[in-house]
Amino acid sequence: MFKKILIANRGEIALRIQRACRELGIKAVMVYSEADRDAKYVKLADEAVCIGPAASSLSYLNMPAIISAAEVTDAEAIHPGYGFLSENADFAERVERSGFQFIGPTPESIRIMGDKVAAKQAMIRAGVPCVPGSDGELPEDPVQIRRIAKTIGYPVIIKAAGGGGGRGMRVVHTEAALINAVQMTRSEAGAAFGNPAVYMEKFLQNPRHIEIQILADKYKNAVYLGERDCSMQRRHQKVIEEAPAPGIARRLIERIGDRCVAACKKIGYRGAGTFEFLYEDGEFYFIEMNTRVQVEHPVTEWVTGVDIVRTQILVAAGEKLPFTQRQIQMRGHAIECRVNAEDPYKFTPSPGRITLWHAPGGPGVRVDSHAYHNYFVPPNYDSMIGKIIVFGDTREQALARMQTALAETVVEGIKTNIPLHRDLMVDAKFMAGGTNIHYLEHWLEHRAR
Ligand code: MV4
Repeated sequence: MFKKILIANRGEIALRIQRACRELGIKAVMVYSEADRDAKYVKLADEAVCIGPAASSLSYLNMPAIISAAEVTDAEAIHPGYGFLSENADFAERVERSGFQFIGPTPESIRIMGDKVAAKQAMIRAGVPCVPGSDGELPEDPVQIRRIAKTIGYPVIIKAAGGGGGRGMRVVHTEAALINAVQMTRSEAGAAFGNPAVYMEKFLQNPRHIEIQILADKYKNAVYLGERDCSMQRRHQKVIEEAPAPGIARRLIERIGDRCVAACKKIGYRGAGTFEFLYEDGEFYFIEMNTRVQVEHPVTEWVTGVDIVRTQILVAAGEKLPFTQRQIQMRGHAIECRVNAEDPYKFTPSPGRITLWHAPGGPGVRVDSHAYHNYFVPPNYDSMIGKIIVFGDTREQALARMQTALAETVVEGIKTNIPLHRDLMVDAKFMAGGTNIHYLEHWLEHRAR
């Protein structure tokens, strides 16, 4: 096992990884920017190295500074967390070329999944169901493009191969609008991602966003840890996640889970990963794969009892997966609310000093946050300051516990979206379960205040 790991991230996930290290008896090296100098998790680390000024581009995205920090502290492995360099294949490659273990998949896996056309082709070959579409990059010829769209049937969606997470897409409803939309998406993609390649899919009008968590080791063992429902989102930012997905038959989850596991084995995937699907009318359609630990991993941890971050470290160190698929059982229900430092109505960021922080507690309540009384939320990064996660034997109990947890929570000095969560937890349609990806935005438009 590793003796020392460098954590190349900040905030709640840096603290989460640090806790996993502690539990495994591994020393944790924290890297931090000037804006995070006074954070408690930095002070709590076994060692801490300042890697640059507040701007991410000069610190948490600064590859040479991070690799130098690993060298001077004699760390053996680097955990990238989520965001920042976590899905950067070049970083993973530089980490390994410098003699460190990257806690994540191989650079090749990251590179394939970063190219959404290559990812989709790999999944089609591996037997994972995908949205019907162009099955590859769109050709230049407008006649051929029109023919592909006609075969798929309108509406279609044009997506950038270099995009993902909602960046670089355009919905097309008629043939008249098609060629211009393809051209626009191509030129935007070229400018934004340095890759003008685009592909086409049938546009699904009212899907849910369901994702499958997987874990794999270096010996082609892989398991799926059930699903998460992440449909409650605004502008491609998830707001609430839960596991299991309300109302989806277990046999459907088992079938798609088995496909994901088979795909992992086929491509030699290792580490934690998430297969993102759109789910509509009882069918799953693969859209993207994330090659990192995700923000919402705690809901899966709670319903399966598996520590995902711990297992990431174990498999990166070359251990075999410590469980088989048969040993993974889902029990109960977990819900996560992302707590953001933002205006709960206008969604403008609200950084600043937290003058009062009272976290909830009690049975079935977990708070993953680096925030505390007098913590200063820097304006330089994502506005998420933590997550409240609850567990219940049933979804009803989980909802009741979340309502109580949110009622107990007190944050003063900055605005947070907790009032939004309080309203959503008593919304009849959310409480009924199974809302689609458009529900939250629609709800916000018609929200009484
Ligand atoms: C789609 C889609 C409908 N049909 N693809 C948005 C994020 C990116 N991961 C893929 N996205 C979508 N792809 C087809 N063929 C609708 C979306 C989409 C969406 C997906 C998941 C969660 C929230 C979303 C919000 C708007 C659109």
